[in-house]
Amino acid sequence: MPLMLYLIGAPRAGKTAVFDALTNTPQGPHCFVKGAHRLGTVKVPDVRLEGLRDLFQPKKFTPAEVTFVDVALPPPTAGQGNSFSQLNAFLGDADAFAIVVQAFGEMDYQGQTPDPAKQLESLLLELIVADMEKVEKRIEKIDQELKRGIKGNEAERVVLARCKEQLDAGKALRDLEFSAEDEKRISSFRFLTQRRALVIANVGEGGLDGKGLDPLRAAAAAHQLEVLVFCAPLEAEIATLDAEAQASFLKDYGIAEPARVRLVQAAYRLLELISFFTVGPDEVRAWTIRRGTLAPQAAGKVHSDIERGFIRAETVAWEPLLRLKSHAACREQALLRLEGKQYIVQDGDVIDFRFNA
Ligand SMILES: Nc1nc2c(ncn2[C@@H]2O[C@H](COP(=O)(O)OP(=O)(O)OP(=O)(O)O)[C@@H](O)[C@H]2O)c(=O)[nH]1
Ligand SMILES: [Mg+2]
Repeated sequence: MPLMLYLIGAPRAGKTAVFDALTNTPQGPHCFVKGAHRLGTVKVPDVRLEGLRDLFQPKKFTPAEVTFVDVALPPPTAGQGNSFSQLNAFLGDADAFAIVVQAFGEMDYQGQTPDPAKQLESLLLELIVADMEKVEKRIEKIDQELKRGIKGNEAERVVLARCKEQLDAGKALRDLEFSAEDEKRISSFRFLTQRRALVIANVGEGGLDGKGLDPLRAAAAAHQLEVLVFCAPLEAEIATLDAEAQASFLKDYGIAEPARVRLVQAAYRLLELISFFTVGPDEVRAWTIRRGTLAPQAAGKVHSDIERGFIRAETVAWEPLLRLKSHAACREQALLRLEGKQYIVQDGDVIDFRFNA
């Protein structure tokens, strides 16, 4: 299963426009439809990997990917927001949320000028209320059972009471620390506010300098959320250009790099993902793992046989390899390491696995 980042936000905030900009390529849009959702897989730009490609000149080049999802939520009843059961049904599979707020200064669906900070606050509140519903229902059930003498769920009730307190204070559950046991006790609820999130300020072309976004930044900071400034139509246009045309377009606009590069990288970071690389004349490739993954499990990403027969991981960091230009040169300088089963793979490791077939 690819890791999925769901684009959510108020109606007409520009979720679909952001999705289109992210999934556009010079060859056309790259996405497919699944139920009510549109899924688009986006390559994660990575200069380290591009450097390795240029060094090894492989036949095949395979960057890491993240999947964005454009959710088609049914329209909310006027002013009521989405019903919470609907939110759970539509957002349940999300690994993280990219919250799109309308900052391009046009009138919203109710004919009002958009207020990005308010949009963010009300969306975060919807997620909090959705979790609160579940927490309260479950606490009520446990209490009823206790009255009838059914015991065994007291520890769960204690965690849920902590959750309730947090949600009552208008805060997300992701900001609470849970012990591993407590984490297990609540994992089946799949609380929405436990997912990580970032904020996309969808600005107009005049808003690229990010001026006027201070209230939004303050609101986001209060919830420990990162804000990325994004101009959907501009990014969509950039994404359809080939490399050369793109460079001159960016220069005309005085932009250092497309915002989608930063957005995709931020999404990858948000999911606590890191990459290790495999290199050779056939393929230079990034593999996605969670931070803290041991070498044999990382090997299992490449092939289950390699995990099973794992002997060691010949490892060198990407930087010395690029600088010294060959494994042999790295070995001479003692920069090539032989790592065993307990090795925790680091971001940017270039690994050659040795294994018993
Ligand atoms: N001027 C301007 N218009 C935009 C921008 N982004 C989106 N729009 C327009 O705003 C309207 C809504 O954008 P969508 O991307 O459909 O918004 P959405 O959040 O997907 O909307 P729903 O799926 O209907 O909730 C469309 O008419 C877009 O063309 C932008 O950055 N600038
Ligand atoms: Mg849409």
